Amino acid sequence: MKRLRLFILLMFLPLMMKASVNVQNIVLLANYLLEKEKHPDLKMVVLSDPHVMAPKLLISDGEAWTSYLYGQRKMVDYSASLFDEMVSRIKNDLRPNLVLITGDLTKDGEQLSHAYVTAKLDELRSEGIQVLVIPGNHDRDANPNAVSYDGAGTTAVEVATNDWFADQYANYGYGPSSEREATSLTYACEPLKGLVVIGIDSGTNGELSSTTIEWVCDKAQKACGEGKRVIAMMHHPLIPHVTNAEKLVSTYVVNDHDYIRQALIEAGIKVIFTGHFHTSDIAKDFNDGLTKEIYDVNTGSLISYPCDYREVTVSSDLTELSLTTAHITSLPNDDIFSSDYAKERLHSAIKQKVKEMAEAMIKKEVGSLAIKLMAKQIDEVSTAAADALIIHAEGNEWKVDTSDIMESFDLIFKMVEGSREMCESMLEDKAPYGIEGRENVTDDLNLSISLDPDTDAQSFIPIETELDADGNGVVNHQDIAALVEIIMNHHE
Ligand SMILES: [Ca+2]
Ligand SMILES: [Ca+2]
Ligand SMILES: [Fe+2]
Repeated sequence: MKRLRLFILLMFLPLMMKASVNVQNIVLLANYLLEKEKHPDLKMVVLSDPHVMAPKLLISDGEAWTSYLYGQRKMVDYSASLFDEMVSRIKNDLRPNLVLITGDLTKDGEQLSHAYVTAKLDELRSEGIQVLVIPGNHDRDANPNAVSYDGAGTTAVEVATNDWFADQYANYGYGPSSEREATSLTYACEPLKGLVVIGIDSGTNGELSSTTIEWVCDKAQKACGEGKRVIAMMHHPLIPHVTNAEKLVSTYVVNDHDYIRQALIEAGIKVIFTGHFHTSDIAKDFNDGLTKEIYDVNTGSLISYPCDYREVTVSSDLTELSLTTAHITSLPNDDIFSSDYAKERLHSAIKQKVKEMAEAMIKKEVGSLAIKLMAKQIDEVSTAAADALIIHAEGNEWKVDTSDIMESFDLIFKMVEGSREMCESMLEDKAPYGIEGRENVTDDLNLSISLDPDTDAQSFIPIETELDADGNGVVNHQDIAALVEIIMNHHE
């Protein structure tokens, strides 16, 4: 019926235009429109870190639950409602072909929370919407926070293991239509004809083994060689989005990121969707020769202000990927939740955390008496930190005048080496990697890139080796990996 209308419209178009129109052009236009109808653009939704906690795990409200929520950036108390709302939007309004979720699906890997997530994803699947997930650092293995809350007490609950996760998400990346890498939950599949998705498992500490990297590169290069488009996803960011982040924020970025970035770019990957840091940012970086680039689209947590997600379009001929960013600002049947409410929750959580950190540092360096004397400065610093994180979470930070904030941080800058550069880089939305021509300033909310396959993609870039005193080859990237120490177990 639609086609008939289109055909009639095109027949009368020259008359309507009252002009002499070349018939050949009309035929071309008709073909184009009919072709477009046959092959519409592909729509995707990308979200991250929904950290769903099954409502059943809150047996009764009380001290245990209140103290868990205190100082949390994540609104875990809203996790099920926000996820429900996201799924409802996907099902009823967005209607994409494919949904990608870049890890930290659950609060702390509880099997009950995973069951809640997959029950919701089943609703999408029954509507013909495909979903692919990867695990994050919170989604499996022992975790002291994997508990149920009952008044003042907590009880440990069953958590997912790798095998359990793969079974649970068999319809969402881990089924027979995917190729699996043997040593991790990494996989490759072709959910839409000609578009290959590689889900990379960066483990609980943001680590990739050389076996996994080699496997990923091999799959990417093969797909490029067949003229297919490749996109990747991984929980931990690939690129340090701000200067010194990899030094000051433990497990912020995947280990050995310089080497992995180089390998993925050379294998033909141009875009990778990531999560973990809970604030959205898009950054790009280059291969060592600065001849090819990769975009790391880092998406914030669905359960932290501004509760954002990405709407992605891939052109019908698969040559272009473009994305915009949207937010959840209200929930049906909830009068309290709003964008301002979420903002206030994030602000007060950050302020509290920084205040505690500053007090602990001052106590250690100067003594506890100084905490009272410096109360005003501590308040100023912690407010400024919360303001800064809000600006960072909203993205495109350079649009806001942050000179007052920078001034308030002076105390911290003096105490923590490298923090000034990190803060400047964050608030100017600029990551100067230290090499001319490699600086990055990328819009955080909108992106448009060419997806044309790399015709000279490498299956696994040769590892640069140098000879040690005994004449044995020394693998550089492993040396680098050894240097990247995880200072403390970061559980964001
Ligand atoms: Ca940014
Ligand atoms: Ca950016
Ligand atoms: Fe997370």
